[in-house]
Amino acid sequence: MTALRTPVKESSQIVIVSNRLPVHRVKRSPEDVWEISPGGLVSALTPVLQSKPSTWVGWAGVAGKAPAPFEHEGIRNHPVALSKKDVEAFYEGFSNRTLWPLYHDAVRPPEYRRRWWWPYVKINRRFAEIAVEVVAQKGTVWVHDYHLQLVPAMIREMRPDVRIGFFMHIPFPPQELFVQLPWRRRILEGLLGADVVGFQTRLGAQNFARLARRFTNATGSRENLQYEGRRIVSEAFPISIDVERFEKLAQSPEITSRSREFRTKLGADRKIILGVDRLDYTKGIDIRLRAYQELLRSGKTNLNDCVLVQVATPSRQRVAEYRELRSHIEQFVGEINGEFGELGRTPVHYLHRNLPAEELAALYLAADVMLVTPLRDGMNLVAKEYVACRTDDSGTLVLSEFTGSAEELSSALLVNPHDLDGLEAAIDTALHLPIEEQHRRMRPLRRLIKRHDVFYWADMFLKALKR
Ligand code: ADQ
Repeated sequence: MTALRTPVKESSQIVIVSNRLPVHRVKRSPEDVWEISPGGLVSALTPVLQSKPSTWVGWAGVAGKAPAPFEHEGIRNHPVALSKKDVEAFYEGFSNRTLWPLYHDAVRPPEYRRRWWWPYVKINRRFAEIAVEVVAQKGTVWVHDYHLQLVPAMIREMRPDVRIGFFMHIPFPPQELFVQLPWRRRILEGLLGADVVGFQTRLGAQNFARLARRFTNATGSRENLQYEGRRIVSEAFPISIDVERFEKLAQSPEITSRSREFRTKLGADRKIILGVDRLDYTKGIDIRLRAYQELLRSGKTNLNDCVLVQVATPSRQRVAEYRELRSHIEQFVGEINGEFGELGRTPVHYLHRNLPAEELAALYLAADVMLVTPLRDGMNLVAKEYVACRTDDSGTLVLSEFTGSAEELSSALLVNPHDLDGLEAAIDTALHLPIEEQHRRMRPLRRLIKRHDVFYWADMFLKALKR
């Protein structure tokens, strides 16, 4: 926690550029304070950033004038100003209504509006200008995510001495979809400004290299693209979580007792099925509810055998589509509860709120079955968090093939979320999986995430960037 004004000097050897700063403002008396936002990215980068002069460039999350740069727990933060109009066009418009659906297999139709493009260019330039202002000679800038794809080339143009990395947190789409984008060449050229362009999966890296060769002067292979006399590496760096932190949480007496409390409340004799997602149409929450409803209708299971807990984080509430999704999901939950519920026994418990990591860990620990069923997802960290909390190797992860994490977590029960019968059968199987089979599937998952945690991820990326 830091008071709002702490002056910043000195140039930075490493600069992180992302849409949001790693901290958010919290109302306190006598004055507001900054608090770290939870999440793997912040914890993975904190040790690196604290070890040398560094700056994080990002939006503080509130439209209007930007707060002055300040230091928080050894990391300098340089807020970027976004007006209300910038937020509408750059963030809600081009980022979340054009790029987000297009990059997620166009599961919702992307909207191509010319009036959103120029704000996207303008705001990307604003981030780039701050980055070049604060980065030291021959320093490193690491740019994150789809909001800022033009930033690498903009930085290179102003500061060719700097090493530039870019990491895409969401999928990078195949050619047949990406070609729809009216500004496709500009986006590719923007990314090619980096020395290393990282993706969650090999497929993403391949898609990018193919598109770069098709629409720009880039030549060569994926790990060795040649562009304007430079070498660019396009590679997979699957992101992960702070595994040790989740393991410790799951083993702590407070969390284990909280988890037992959940089990008692939900019915000790019932199997607990859990879903935890940001309330987004890519996450397949409705599909999972449908499969559960059909399973109850089939009579293969009933509300005395199991219960579904769905936690949905409020997300992008200013975009109409997200508000509609929320009503749809809430109506659906009501429908299932109306159809199968009995007094004192509910088939679906739905929580629309943010929960502290401790509560999430207790839920992961309580859940016999974890349902992760996105139609498309860059990685999906919830799947990895569940695995991290299952320290006794019990529990079953039902995981969509269309998540980045399915590439690594291959001994989960993999499902195609478009196949309703298949999903229903997988939930049924998961509910009845013998304990030996649960162990057989969970052990390799746990081995993998323990080796490849978020610190490994940051290390691998920064090593690739040094080369
Ligand atoms: P997201 O789409 O946000 O991330 P995900 O990777 O699952 O998806 O991460 C969600 C995070 O939010 C998890 O750490 C989870 O614990 C947390 N969370 C979910 N519900 C919560 C709740 N109710 N309360 C508190 N915390 C909650 C994007 C991409 C992903 C990619 C990540 C990281 O869309 O594909 O995995 O970035 O690169």
